[in-house]
Amino acid sequence: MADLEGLMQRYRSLVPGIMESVLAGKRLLVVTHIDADGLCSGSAVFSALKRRGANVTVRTVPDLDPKTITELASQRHDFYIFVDLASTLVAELEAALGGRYLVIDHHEISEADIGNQSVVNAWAFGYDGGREACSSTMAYFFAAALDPANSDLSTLAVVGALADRQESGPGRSLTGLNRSAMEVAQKKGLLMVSKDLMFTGRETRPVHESVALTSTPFLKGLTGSKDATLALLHNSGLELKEGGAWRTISSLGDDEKRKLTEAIAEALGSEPGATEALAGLFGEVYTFRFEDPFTPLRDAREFGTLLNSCGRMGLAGIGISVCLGDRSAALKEAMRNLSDYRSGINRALDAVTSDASRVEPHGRLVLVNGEGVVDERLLGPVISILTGSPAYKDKVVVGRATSRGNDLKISSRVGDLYEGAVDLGSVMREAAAEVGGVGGGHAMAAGAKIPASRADAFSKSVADRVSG
Ligand SMILES: [Mn+2]
Repeated sequence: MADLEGLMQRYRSLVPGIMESVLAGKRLLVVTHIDADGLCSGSAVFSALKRRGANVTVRTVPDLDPKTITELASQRHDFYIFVDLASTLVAELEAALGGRYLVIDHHEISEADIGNQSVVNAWAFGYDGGREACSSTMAYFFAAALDPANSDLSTLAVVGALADRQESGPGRSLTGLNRSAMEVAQKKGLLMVSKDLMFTGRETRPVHESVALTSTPFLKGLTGSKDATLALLHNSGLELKEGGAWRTISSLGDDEKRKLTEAIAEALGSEPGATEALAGLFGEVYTFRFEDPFTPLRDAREFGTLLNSCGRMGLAGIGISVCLGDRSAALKEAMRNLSDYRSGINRALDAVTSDASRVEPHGRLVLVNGEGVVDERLLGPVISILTGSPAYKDKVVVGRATSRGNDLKISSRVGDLYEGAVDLGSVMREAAAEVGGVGGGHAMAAGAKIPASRADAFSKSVADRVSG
């Protein structure tokens, strides 16, 4: 049973101890993950503490492992707050830090650790941490317990939840605890929630670019191809410019939007999955009222993409600055990075989809070989986009890319229409361990790192586990 009141009570019970440290001038460290949910949640916790006058710093890590914990412990901060991380490493934290830490997270946690007084996990309060409560939302409610005036930080919860793909309600809407945070942002007048066409860049990009940028759903022949999209829309008779300037999707009237979807429907024709792709174009759209309409921050999903691209390309600090309100230098840098990131993904997608030898179907499993052509930092998004495409929506997709030191990076996703049960987190953990690597993650999305020399054994093990 979802228990928001229980969660708030829990947070409120922690406030006196935290405020005591703050007032004593203790040095606090917030440690968070580099993905968008991590950046939003780390920023929310950092802001909330800073606003109460804390001596606090925030640090991002690509992964938390025992070695990183030892290193963090050696820096001798007085108190550590881990967000979007650490639920599987509670014993290690206890050993390294004694009681001087707090974990705020939504990843699955063992029965043994769920009652630990230093851990606040979504699952302990009746929320499905994979669908209804991201770390940013958990962090927002922590901030709200620290001071109700932190309600503005609810916007970060919305960004983190969408970026973590927790859009589990009808029309890709937010549910559960995420929705509670969303409603705060809405009531504060910061967020508009509407039902509309969900193209990427709907407020910021020319119509044809917006369609070409959209990869969820994957529009075969249009996603990634501005030219093909422009040709299609010219033929549809849609007015693409107004007074010499390109129009955006949000500026189209209802009739024009209908015309646009009809043109796309025609282009997709009888492609398998076309109907689902079209249905996936309508849904709940989240718009921040006070963000510049010509930046990716205006649309909450794009805000998340911007942050994810920062994290992946080694610019987590820039992402945090944007979360904390920088709308000048950091935003500019983040936007430049996003555009490089997008073209890198398109090139990588092209490289794997135009070479049949790189895509190996094994029944309901598809192995994608990105060695030498997919930057390891872009493997995750490339595999996500492929898994969302009509051809692989009912498959498990496992991709690999060259990594440093003779390793391979592995990234895997379960398609939305996959029939049957698979827990990729354990598949990756077990198959990687068998070949001397490490792996893990969520049921629907997981990853691993393995020695390159064991690629075949690993693939075979994954195939046995997925089909077995
Ligand atoms: Mn997360």
